[in-house]
Amino acid sequence: MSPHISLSRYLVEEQRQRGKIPAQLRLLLEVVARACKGISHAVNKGALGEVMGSAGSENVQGEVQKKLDIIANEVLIEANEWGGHLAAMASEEMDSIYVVPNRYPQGEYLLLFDPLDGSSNIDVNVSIGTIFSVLQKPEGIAAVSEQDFLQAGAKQVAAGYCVYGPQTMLVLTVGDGVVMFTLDREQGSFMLTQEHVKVPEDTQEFAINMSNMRHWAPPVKRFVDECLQGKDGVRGKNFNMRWIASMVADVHRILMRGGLFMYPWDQREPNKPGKLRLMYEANPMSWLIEQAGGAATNGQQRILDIQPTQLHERVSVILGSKNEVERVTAYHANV
Ligand code: AHM
Ligand code: MG
Repeated sequence: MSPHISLSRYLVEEQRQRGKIPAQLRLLLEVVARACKGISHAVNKGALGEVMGSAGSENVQGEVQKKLDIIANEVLIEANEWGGHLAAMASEEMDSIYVVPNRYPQGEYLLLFDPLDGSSNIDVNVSIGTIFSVLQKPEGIAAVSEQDFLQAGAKQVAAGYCVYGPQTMLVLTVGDGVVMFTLDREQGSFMLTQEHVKVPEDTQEFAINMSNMRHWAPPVKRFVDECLQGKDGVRGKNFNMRWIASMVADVHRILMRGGLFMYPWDQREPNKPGKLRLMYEANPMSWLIEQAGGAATNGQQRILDIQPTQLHERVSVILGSKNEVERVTAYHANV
């Protein structure tokens, strides 16, 4: 692999050679990447940029918004509204969809994002990230509505995330595998640093917030209990555990070396299917994981097959190394 392939060149070559990326989608991905550079810059400045702390407001799901949540949201909206590639956007941090204003041309795509996932980690300088998902605007639509966003994850045409960690990395799929780019700050460009990303089918590492154990459903408890028994238990091997509380960072680790990530339904809020959001978090991450050979379910079905009924809908998430995802899913079937 040449060390000199920028994101722009990669996208142009994908468009030219494989016809995978139409020109509008290429522009969209370049713009999202540019916005992520801006967010990375704000995140890096930290207290020096006066961007830390709470904004004193709540989002539609009743979660306290950090200043950086709002800044990241604005950066993504401003970068994307004028290029002519989008019809509308939806964000975890906005109550309703943002239709591209009339003064700009309307494009063929819909963009969804969690502008800054894992934002409880901002103030403690732990990795956070931006997650995005791209859908096609349904054909023959005059005025875009929320309904047009309610498409199953299998219909995504691009998805990815940018992780703001020790390195800022953009991870992307357009349905042709998973590629990773690292931000070269001197050049101001994302450079291709990994292709053919593959999640191993087996793993000895799992990620779940163990403090919720007493609230879990029996299949999840059974799976984790068996992991904790290690070599002496039914699994016959020891497991390691990681929980960063930033889905982007946890999923990035799984893409790099395998593992199982779970944020399952639990009894704290029994009427909600889970904590994470289907459209902004679960769908893009599930597609990336599947494109890298892993699997993603909600315990009952493939996440990408779920037909959304609401923009801010939540979902139980089990994703990562295929054989472990299949095991947890099978435990759900046995209840
Ligand atoms: P956020 O979008 O409000 O940041 O919430 C999502 C995050 C995920 O990144 C992470 O996996 C999870 O919440 C952590 O939750 P908890 O603090 O309950 O462990
Ligand atoms: Mg989030």
